[in-house]
Amino acid sequence: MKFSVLTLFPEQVKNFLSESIIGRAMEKDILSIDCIDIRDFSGNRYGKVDDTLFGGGTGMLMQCEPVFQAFSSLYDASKETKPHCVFMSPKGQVLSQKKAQELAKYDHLVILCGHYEGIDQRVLDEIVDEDVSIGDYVLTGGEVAACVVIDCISRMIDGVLPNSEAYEEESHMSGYLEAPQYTKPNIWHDKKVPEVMLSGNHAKIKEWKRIHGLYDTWKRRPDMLEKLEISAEDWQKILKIDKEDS
Ligand code: 6GU
Repeated sequence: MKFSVLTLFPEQVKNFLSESIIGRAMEKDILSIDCIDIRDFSGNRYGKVDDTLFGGGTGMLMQCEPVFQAFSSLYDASKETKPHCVFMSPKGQVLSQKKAQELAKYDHLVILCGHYEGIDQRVLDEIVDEDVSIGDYVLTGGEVAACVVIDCISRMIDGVLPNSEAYEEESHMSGYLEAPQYTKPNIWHDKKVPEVMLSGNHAKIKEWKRIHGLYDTWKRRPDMLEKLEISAEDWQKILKIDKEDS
């Protein structure tokens, strides 16, 4: 999968994504992430890409033409269809696992990052397919949000993680949160690893993880549980854990 990030701060995005799992996937050519500096398309000697707002208001707005030229440099309009373009914006649909799965289906995804007060609406209307936010708070720019989106999509691409189970068992993939996990030693600060984990009984372990995942979801994110249909039998098991914990 190919990502193209249009930004005024390409180094910020590049530095974050060149490390660890995403960095390794790029080295293996499973992913390519190009960061394009919008300033290179300013059309003037000073690299100026912003101006004051019409109608008043503080700050500066990114202008249409540099953003349009940067986007147009990514494909040959006479031969190729326009790549899917996401604009990082606090006004967008909030990122979810489901949204990331949808975006993972594109071979080429363009991510546009705004800065200053934002970008002139006219170029957004022309090139952007959808706005995506990463939560109900405001950041200084879209770059950190773009890194979040790319990270979340990338780990679902075949070959990025060692195996697909690695992500399918995680929190949010199934609609509920992941159960607690344990490693050696068996006893630490007088705390024992749950007996079932040491039993070697895979069916029992799987069931323990499922019910404890549901229990944690009920305690921490009841809003997520409302979307699942929990059987009476499962509720009994969840409530039993609650009794044991209290
Ligand atoms: Cl995508 N951009 C900015 N500037 N702030 C945000 C955001 C994006 N998502 C949440 N807050």
